[in-house]
Amino acid sequence: MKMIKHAVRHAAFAGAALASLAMAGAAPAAPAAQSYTVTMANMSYGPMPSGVKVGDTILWVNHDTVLHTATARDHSFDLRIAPGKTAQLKVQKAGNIAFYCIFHAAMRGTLNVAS
Ligand SMILES: [Cu+2]
Repeated sequence: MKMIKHAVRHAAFAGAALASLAMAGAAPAAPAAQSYTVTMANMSYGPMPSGVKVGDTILWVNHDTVLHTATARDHSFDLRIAPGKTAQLKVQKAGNIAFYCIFHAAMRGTLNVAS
């Protein structure tokens, strides 16, 4: 139990250190950015990737025959993805970012981004 508590505290400290590096504008010595894919098919978003961090890239892939968007409710991103096309998003912001398609209200998801 003690070990677990220590690990949690350590992780929180590492996060704070990264955040202050980012604010100072220094190049973070973090692991290389990763790329993830989110599909749009049958009028819904596919499973959300886990482990996404600020600086990673999300590739949105529209398998439908209609235009979709990936529009953040906090306006931090707003992508148009044409039928059969893809769009890239460089993740700028940590948090649980709710998004939706402006054309299809039932299409919604939440991207969980760590700092
Ligand atoms: Cu849509």
